[in-house]
Amino acid sequence: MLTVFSSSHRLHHGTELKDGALTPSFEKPQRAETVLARVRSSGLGEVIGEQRHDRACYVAAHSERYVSFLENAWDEWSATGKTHDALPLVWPVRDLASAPEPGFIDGKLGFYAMDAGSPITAGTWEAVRASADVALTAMDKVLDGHHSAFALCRPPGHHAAREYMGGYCYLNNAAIAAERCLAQGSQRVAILDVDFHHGNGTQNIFYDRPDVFFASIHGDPHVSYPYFSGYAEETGVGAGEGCNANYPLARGTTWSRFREALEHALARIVAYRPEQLIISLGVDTFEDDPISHFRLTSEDFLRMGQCIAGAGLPTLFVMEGGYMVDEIGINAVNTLQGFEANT
Ligand code: SP5
Ligand code: ZN
Repeated sequence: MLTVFSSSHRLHHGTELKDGALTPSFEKPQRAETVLARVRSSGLGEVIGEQRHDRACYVAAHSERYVSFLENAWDEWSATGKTHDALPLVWPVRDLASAPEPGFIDGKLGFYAMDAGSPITAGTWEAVRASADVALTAMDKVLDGHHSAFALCRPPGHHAAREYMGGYCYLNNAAIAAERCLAQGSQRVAILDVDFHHGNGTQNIFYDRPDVFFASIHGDPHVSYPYFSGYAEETGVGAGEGCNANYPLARGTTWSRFREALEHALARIVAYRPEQLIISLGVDTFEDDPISHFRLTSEDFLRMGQCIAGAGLPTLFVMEGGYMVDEIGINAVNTLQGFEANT
């Protein structure tokens, strides 16, 4: 399987507000380096760099004003004399949701963010756009006839919605790849999100759309981040009704229960008859993940890849979360090798 990787991810490294304290982010550069090392040592296949894509490819999944915010946020922040990471501290809550975009960076940060876990630093935009370009380059390979490809994205993307960042995510790499398929002539695309956390951003982007089916298997939002979305009752709206499927699972979920949800989601995806399948591949479902609560083993990721291959679809894997850095490479590459073994 072909892998696409960008060394520009190293430009993004920052802090997050966790348990009331500013700490180094769990989403750190070593994650992508560990996955890349495993891709190489396992002999998975060729590794290529990203090709620069037009900004319009990002705006296909996000609003123009949000992409402009991401491009300019660090300059606006540092122009006020600050040198530490930019993080929001005030948000437009329920009754203020229709407030206009503020004219000053402190207000803009809250306006365009869902949490205080997604810092903007001097190198963030360059890393973020390279990550989207990694997904686009890998998607182009699948559209050119490769049966599968691996987009080794960092930062991840699935919490990023049409108009906000969050959960270490800025541009939604999987959503941008799906829009690429549609722009190149596909009628229907499916996205399956197996990261521990609900893919709220991807759901947001396609919620009213019939041309992208979205399924997500994740920790029950009643007790797990992102807390405010991911319930089974969220099935889409308007023309998108029936094109969104959530599988919230209990803390402590092991492979047998995860597998039931996975098979159910894959059956719905096959019935939808998509031309491409995009996997939001988070491996934070691992039993030793420091911020998540499922109990999958490294062998279970091999089984997951085999199940996904059973759909028989051209498939793009997009790297999302996974914070047990020692094992992230093994678990991500196991999924890809399981897929290849069943192809
Ligand atoms: C892409 C991705 O996986 N983003 C995840 C973002 C999660 N951010 C907040 C996590 C808070 C977890 N707190 C649990 C503490 C466990 N001791
Ligand atoms: Zn996650």
